[in-house]
Amino acid sequence: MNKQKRVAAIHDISCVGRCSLTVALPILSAAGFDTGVLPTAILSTHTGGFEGFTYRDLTNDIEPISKHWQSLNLKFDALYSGFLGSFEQIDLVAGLFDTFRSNETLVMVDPVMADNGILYSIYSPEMAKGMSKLCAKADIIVPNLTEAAFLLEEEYIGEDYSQEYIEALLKRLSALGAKKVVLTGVSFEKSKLGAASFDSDTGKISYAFNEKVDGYFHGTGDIFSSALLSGLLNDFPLKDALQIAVNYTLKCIRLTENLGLEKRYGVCFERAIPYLIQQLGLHAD
Ligand code: PXL
Repeated sequence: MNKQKRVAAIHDISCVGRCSLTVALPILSAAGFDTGVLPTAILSTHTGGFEGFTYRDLTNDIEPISKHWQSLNLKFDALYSGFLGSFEQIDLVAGLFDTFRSNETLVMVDPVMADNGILYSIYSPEMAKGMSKLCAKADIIVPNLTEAAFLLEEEYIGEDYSQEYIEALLKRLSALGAKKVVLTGVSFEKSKLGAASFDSDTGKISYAFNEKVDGYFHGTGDIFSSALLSGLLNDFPLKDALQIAVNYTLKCIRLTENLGLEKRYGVCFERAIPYLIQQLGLHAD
C-alpha cells in the first residue's frame, strides 16, 4: 500500500446544517486520507437560513495550533481552506500554507464567501479583496460564479452568460496566481449543471456536467470541493476529478430530494459515500 496522504482542512464548524468541516472531514476520511482539521470558527448552525446562530471566532487559536504542529515537524500533502472566521485569518492561513507545504503539497483554496450574487451576511467586500490575495497562494481555487466576480471586483452577471464569458473568466481568475481554476455552478443548458476548469500549465479548458435539479441545496459547494480534492489526491486528472465531484454532488442532491429533507440542513451526503468510493475506484485492502 502507498503511504497514506495527510490533509489539513481549514474551515469553520457549523454544528448543525451539513457544510464546511462536518462534510469535508467525513468525505476526505472516506476517500482514504489522514485528515487533520483546523476550525476557523464555531457556529451553532451555518449562516444561510437560520436565525440567531452563535458565532465564536477562533482566530486566536490558529497560531498556537500552528506552533504545536511545527514542533511535530508536520507537513501535509494537501492544505485545503474554505470559510474563514475573520479578515485577519487571511494572512494567518497564508502563513500556514508557507509553513506546512512541501514541494509536493497541493494547496486548494475554496474562497467561500458568497452565492447567488451576494456575500454571506457576516462578510464585507474587504474580505473579498483579502480572499483574492489568499487565492494567489493556491495551486487550485474553486470559486462559484458569484465568488469569481467578487475576487475580480467585477459585476456578477447572473445566469445568462456564454461559453466565451466562462472561458475568459477562468483565465482572469488564473491571472490572480493559481495555476488551476475550477469554476462551479456552470450551466449552458437549462437541464444541465456542472463545473469548468482551466489549467494554465497546459492551457486546457475542461467541462463536467450532469443533470440539473432545481432549487438551492445548502453545503453543496463544500461537498463538491471536498470530492474534487479526493479525486485529485487519488491521482485522477483534473477533468476526471471534476466529473467525479459533479456526479457525487448530484447523487447527494437526488437523495435529499427523494427523502424530502429540509434543504437548510444540507444534503444527504452520507448515504452517497459508497458511490463516491466506487467513483474513486477505492477498495478495501
Ligand atoms: O457552505 C458554505 C458555508 C460555510 N460555513 C458557513 C456558512 C456557509 C454558507 O452559508 O454560513 C458558516
